[in-house]
Amino acid sequence: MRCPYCLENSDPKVVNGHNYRCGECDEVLPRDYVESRNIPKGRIGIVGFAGHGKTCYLTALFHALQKIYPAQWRGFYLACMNEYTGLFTYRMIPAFQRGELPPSTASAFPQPTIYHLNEIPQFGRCILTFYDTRGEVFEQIHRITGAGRFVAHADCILFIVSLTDCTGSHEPWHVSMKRLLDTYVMATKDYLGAHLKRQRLVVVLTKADLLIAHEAFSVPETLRRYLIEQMPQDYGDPLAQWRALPEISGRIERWLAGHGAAPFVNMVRAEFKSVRYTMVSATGAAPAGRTMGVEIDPNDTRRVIDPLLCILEGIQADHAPWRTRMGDFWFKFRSAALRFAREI
Ligand SMILES: Nc1nc2c(ncn2[C@@H]2O[C@H](COP(=O)(O)OP(=O)(O)OP(=O)(O)O)[C@@H](O)[C@H]2O)c(=O)[nH]1
Ligand SMILES: [Mg+2]
Ligand SMILES: [Zn+2]
Repeated sequence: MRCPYCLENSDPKVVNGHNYRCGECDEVLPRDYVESRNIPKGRIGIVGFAGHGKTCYLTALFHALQKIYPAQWRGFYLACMNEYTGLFTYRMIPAFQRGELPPSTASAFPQPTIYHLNEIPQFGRCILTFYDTRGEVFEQIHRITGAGRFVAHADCILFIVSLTDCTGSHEPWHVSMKRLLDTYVMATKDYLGAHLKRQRLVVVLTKADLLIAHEAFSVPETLRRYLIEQMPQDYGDPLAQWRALPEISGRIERWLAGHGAAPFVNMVRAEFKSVRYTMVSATGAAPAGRTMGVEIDPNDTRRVIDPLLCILEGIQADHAPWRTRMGDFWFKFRSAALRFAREI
């Protein structure tokens, strides 16, 4: 078993009869993590330049998952699996809700945030481990191989880019995106020995509230509407949202490729196991520096669940391909039944 803390592959030590510690780093391992081998697990690495919204996105995602979805998804709840996740849940998320945005993350090997997600409709349960470090780590290969080495063991990478934050620099925004990708690929392939063909990539365009307002990007009307019109109740039926992801992803991909990012688009297609494109707004509107000045209502955030659905889609395809096929069958059956009901 790979330890979520040191990422070494080792057998856990049994202590006190029923508890576990990592055989390498001696950290206490969550019991469900060790014993529930049938629960799918996913390791998620968060990659992106400093200040592009990595930590705000993660906080907004779990804020929405706690505040909105337990009432919408029957039986759904999140369980924290280590002390750091408790701190994140009960200190950082409430601060975010009050409008206090997180400080810049420390540039060290991160403490993992580990959640047990229970009873997600049409999916079931899974254990997700997130790694979030400071963006400067991804500027240089030797830093990725240090504080960012979790990327080599990630099943899925959330590749965070705020396009409007790329515009102030000396290079065009699509060159910044490609530079981040090149640095990432060199570090993981050539230095950390990872197999990118085993890794799924989810490109997350953050701060989409600013992006759609920025004339230079001329975001197509369909994407603009997709972002603005989303309400959390749209996700009452995640299967329907799941089905929408490929089309939206394709639209974002074509729009990026048509505006200079074709080298990026082609390279991720060639290098990774799969790729999806999403756009989100973690705050719903532009903050004044590190504060929103008002409470953040999870209903104001936009599309923060999409990247999670992409992660789940990947886990399902890897762990239970039959469920993916069953889901397809059920979706087609239900759509046909609804069409039939409308016609009679
Ligand atoms: N308009 C807008 N601004 C955002 C959004 N999300 C984050 N921001 C702004 O971006 C700043 C940086 O966000 P962080 O999440 O801390 O960025 P980060 O990528 O974690 O940065 P490092 O930890 O330094 O790598 C925040 O303080 C906000 O001012 C968003 O959805 N919309
Ligand atoms: Mg951060
Ligand atoms: Zn360990």
